[in-house]
Amino acid sequence: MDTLRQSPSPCSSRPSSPRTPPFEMFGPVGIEAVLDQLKIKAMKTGFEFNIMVVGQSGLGKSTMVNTLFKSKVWKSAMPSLEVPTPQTLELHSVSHVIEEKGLKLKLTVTDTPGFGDQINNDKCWDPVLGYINQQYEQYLQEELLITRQRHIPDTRVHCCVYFVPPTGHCLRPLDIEFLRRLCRTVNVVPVIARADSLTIEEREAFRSRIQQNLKTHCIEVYPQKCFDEDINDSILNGKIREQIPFAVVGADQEHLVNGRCVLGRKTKWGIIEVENIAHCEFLLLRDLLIRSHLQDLKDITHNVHYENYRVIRLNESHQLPRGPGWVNLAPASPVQLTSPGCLKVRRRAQKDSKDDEC
Ligand SMILES: Nc1nc2c(ncn2[C@@H]2O[C@H](COP(=O)(O)OP(=O)(O)O)[C@@H](O)[C@H]2O)c(=O)[nH]1
Ligand SMILES: [Mg+2]
Repeated sequence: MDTLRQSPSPCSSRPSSPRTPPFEMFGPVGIEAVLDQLKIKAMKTGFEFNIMVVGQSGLGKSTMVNTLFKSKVWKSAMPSLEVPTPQTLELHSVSHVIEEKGLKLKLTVTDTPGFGDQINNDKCWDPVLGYINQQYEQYLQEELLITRQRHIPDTRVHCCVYFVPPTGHCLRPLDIEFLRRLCRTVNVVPVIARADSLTIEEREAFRSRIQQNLKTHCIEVYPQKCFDEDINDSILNGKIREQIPFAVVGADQEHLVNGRCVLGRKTKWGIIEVENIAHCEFLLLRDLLIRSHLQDLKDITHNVHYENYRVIRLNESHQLPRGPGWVNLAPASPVQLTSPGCLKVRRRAQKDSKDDEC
């Protein structure tokens, strides 16, 4: 006879004795405390978030980096940035740790030199795509180590803010080509740069023409429809999709307006306040990046864009015979980084004629 059957468990759903309370009478097991555990852990480790600004030179990318750092959210944590913005000659990153209510965010913004100034702009996207893939490669190489760090430093670009020139017409062929490549590699949020040069009506007409162009050319900018997880996501992201590209104005100077110190651009007819939603949509951009979608941007980067990169690299390694060096990927070459579709994994001993295929 089954001895286990003879001794009913205290959690049995059968009628119990007066001294053994039924299962329903026990309190909840405390699953919601997991949220507190996650919060405590997040407070300890903090967050890393990396943004990149991309676009033609003179569209206000470097100014926007300063605007982000100087605007109210983390103004108190920032040293003063009074020096005028020099022309950006090479790709470089600025990091700051922002602390709010005990929670730390390490925000890194990567500024890029403007493109499109050359007579031949063929492949002007290579340095940007190369940088983004290089960060994926670095992460992958760390992940593949047998003895891994407990926390792999994350330098992957979680969001790329793409600056569209305020022509008022439509996207230029160069923007379309650039965006097409960028969207396959990273989350992209396009913005209408220097929006103070357009009237309200021009802005709206330009925005809807850009949206139409993106649709025609199958360019999926962030937040991508296919990653909406439920109806709430669809409603919230649907509203954002209608407002993208945000019409932004950048400024790194403060001015006194009605006794308030505001970030803005001083003109002959008044001050354009960057943090005033009646003047421009910088606040919508900042809220999307930090307040509402930071974690989602990180998740999509890890689960979709990095995953794509990883799959391509590891698939190539599966074509090689298993052995001690099976996961030992040779670091990607510069050519491989700009076009990961034809990445080749080479084990030193296995170099063969297939290498020439791409
Ligand atoms: N009118 C206007 N000028 C801007 C804006 N943002 C930046 N600028 C100016 O445009 C010039 C180039 O800016 P910069 O940030 O160096 O552009 P970058 O080459 O894209 O990095 C500077 O004189 C800025 O003061 C803007 O939103 N509106
Ligand atoms: Mg610059």
